[in-house]
Amino acid sequence: MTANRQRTLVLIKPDGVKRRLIGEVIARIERKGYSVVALKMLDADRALLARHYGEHEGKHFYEPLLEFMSSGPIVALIAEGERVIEGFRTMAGVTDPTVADPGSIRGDLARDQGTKVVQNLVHGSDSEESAIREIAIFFPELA
Ligand code: DAT
Ligand code: MG
Repeated sequence: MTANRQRTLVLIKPDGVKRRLIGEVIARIERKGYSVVALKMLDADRALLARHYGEHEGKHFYEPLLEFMSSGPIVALIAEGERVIEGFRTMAGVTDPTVADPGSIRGDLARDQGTKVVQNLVHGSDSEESAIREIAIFFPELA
């Protein structure tokens, strides 16, 4: 293991699964050179999502976010590589898909759908601390 080798939690959200973009997202992660080291499809319940999105509790988009994230199956995976946390966030693009850079997952494949919560295809952990916390939520069997 090198000093900067990291793991990050990636979620392919219900919009990504419904639009058959699982392969596209995973292909981008692999083409970039990161390794997928764990992978599952699941129906996330409210309790799981409340833990995952605890930092957003009370915000105007919190309830729509939990509703959206539980509206269909999602894919959870762990990607591994040097600086993968920052690397995947860059690949995902900024939160608002309208202004996410072309070339990014959100910039290329998502747009504003006029919904209360932004539907932007993917989640990626935003720090080492978040990655550890989120991986434990979605992959408790690896702890
Ligand atoms: P990110 O997913 O880029 O880390 P975040 O953690 O701030 O963004 O928010 C979690 C999700 O909530 C985000 O992917 C989409 C939705 N969201 C964030 N800010 C929003 C807003 N101002 N209006 C509607 N939905 C929002
Ligand atoms: Mg976030």
